[in-house]
Amino acid sequence: TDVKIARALLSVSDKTGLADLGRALARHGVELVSTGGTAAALREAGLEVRDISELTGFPEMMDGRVKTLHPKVHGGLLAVRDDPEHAAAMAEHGIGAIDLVVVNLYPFAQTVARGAGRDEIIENIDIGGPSMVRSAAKNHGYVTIVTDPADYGALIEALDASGGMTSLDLRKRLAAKAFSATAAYDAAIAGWFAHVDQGERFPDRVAIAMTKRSEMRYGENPHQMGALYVPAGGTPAGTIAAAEQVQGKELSYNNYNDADAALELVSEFRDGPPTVVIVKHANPCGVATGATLAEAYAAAFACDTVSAFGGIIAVNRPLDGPTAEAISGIFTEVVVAPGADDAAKAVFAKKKNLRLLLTGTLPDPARKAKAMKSIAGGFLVQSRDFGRVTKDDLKVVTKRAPSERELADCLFAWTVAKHVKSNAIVYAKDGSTAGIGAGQMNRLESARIAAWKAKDAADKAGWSEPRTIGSAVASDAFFPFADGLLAAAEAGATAVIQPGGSIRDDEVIAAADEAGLAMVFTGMRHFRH
Ligand code: 93A
Repeated sequence: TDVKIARALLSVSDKTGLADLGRALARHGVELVSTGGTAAALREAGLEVRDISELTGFPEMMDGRVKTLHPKVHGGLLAVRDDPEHAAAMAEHGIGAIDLVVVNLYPFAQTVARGAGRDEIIENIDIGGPSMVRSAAKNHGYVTIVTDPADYGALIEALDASGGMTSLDLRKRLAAKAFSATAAYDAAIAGWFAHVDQGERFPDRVAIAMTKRSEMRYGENPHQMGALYVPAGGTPAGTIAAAEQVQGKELSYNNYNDADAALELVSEFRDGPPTVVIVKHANPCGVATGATLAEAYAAAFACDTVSAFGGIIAVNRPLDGPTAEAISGIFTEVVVAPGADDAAKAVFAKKKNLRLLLTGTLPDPARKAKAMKSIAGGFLVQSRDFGRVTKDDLKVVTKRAPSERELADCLFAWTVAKHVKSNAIVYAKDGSTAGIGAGQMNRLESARIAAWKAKDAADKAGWSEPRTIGSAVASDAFFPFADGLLAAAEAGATAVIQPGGSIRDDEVIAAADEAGLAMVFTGMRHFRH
């Protein structure tokens, strides 16, 4: 099953390691055949090469679209060497066997990633390359297929060890890799078409090309495996997947999940005042704005000093020394920021385990993307929740309209609630959260928990009253009954923001009026499960 390599066809876009490989093949007396650019590179390295056009009897034509698509190439790759009929066909048509194919494809994903225009992207769809890869891989019983410069070393070693032969074992391994290379390549093309030509719609079939970015020690729990995959074509700037880790231990699966939640929330305040988000278990436990980041951090921390321990923090501006100093006051798992000055870096350098992630910029909170969630046996796909409301979208439904200050707190609480697991109730006052109730199975309980937490924070800090007094309260979905709203009023909220749309809206509005609350409807819901 060992096969002696007599003739090799090389056609590579990425010329890395090509000259060394060419020299090794020449050493073993292998005849080299190549397409234009590859042949030129090999000649430049002082090697003797035959042009593919000489082998096919056709020039490379149509801007290179037709170079290797020829029976003399594919016959030489696909022929079953010990089949008499195949051998006869080879003899009759003057087809010579090709024993080794070295191909890497036009850089499609890279062309997309650097923002090239449609024509250039289309031109970078490789047709002849994958055809050769597939022909050679199918016929791995005789033919060796190399699709990755990282495998040149192993090939050269195998040739050196056996006097120019490859084993069936190696050819099988390389064939498997070759088919995953062409599958991933086509998936990237299919993904681009789906994205560019189908827009927000859902294509009938989806092929996704993903590249493994990192493997974690474990998944959500130690008995689970975990890894991060990113789209082969690259990931949007500013996102967690694109972030640079400056220091600290390796990120865990949960760290990634929490850091993503924190960054997505803080990016809502991309154009706002200094803002700090503290996340625990994918829910914010404190969010605040301030005149400075340090001030915002103090306010976010004060919302829930207990949960903030071991938290994941995201900020909407480059970190400065004083903020880093304040953050270092308690154990923090991860800090995400668009940047950090030298003073901040120096402070964190003393905290060896703290992971510092720099994103360069903040992601666009309104960016359109698809979000995916796995269920047993499939995936649920939806467009990302990029819905946002402004003052103009709000409808006042109570007798009393909110004051300017109440309105600002309503919008702040609403933005935070969008990022809290349902049922979400968020109390906010003066641009910072006062109490957050997350993930309960009914809205009333979330309202009670949020109020209870605000009271607990006041007790711990020695404030005369909880910050829910005079606060605005946001509910991620409508109040189905008046009870949740009344719990909020009891906690001291004076303004309410919620989607509206319950069949009992009238009842809820009447209760709000009776309690002297100002209430606005957004007309938009933010379930998050
Ligand atoms: O345009 S193609 O799809 N048509 C072909 O017949 C063909 N044959 C090889 N592209 C083709 N290739 C690709 O050319 C290879 O996959 C490789 O990426 C590239 C090498 O071209 P050159 O040797 O001219 O640099």
